[in-house]
Amino acid sequence: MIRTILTYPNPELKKKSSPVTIITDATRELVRDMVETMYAAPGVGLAAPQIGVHQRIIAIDISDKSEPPDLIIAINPVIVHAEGESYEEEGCLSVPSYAANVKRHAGVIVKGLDLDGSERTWKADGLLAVAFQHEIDHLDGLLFVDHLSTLKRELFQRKARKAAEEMQ
Ligand code: GNR
Ligand code: NI
Repeated sequence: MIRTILTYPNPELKKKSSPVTIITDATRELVRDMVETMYAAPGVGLAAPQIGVHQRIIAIDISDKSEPPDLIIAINPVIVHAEGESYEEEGCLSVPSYAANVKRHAGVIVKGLDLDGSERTWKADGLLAVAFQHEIDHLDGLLFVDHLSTLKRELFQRKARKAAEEMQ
């Protein structure tokens, strides 16, 4: 089932998500919905809190349409090593109609569980490294706009407020 993606400034997006303690049928159903919602959007990643579920689960697929899908499901993901610096343009399904450059680590090693509960390690650079950091931020209640300079963030907030007013 495709779920509704919450958007800024919904306060649910600012809450910290809790670790998954046991993987059940409900977890697998949630992940199915996350993946369907991510592909339908379309997006290269989705975190559970974006659909209002405050559990530490992320889905990522950075493959493009011409390639076979390359889906990563990470439960309770943790960045155990980070190196280098990158500065790439980001967008977010929860922040429509806005993009900005964000400073991130260029490479990360992420540990977590897959849907079978097996421990997994992912080594990522490029867009995949950005996606891991972006999705794990969602689990901690952070959006990419929280990484902008005060000036850029205030310009974003003003634009968002104006767009919301014009919706009325
Ligand atoms: O679809 C998405 N594209 C994207 C592009 C650059 C950096 C991060 C992303 S993640 C985003 C999907 C999303 O909002 N996931 O939380
Ligand atoms: Ni996002």
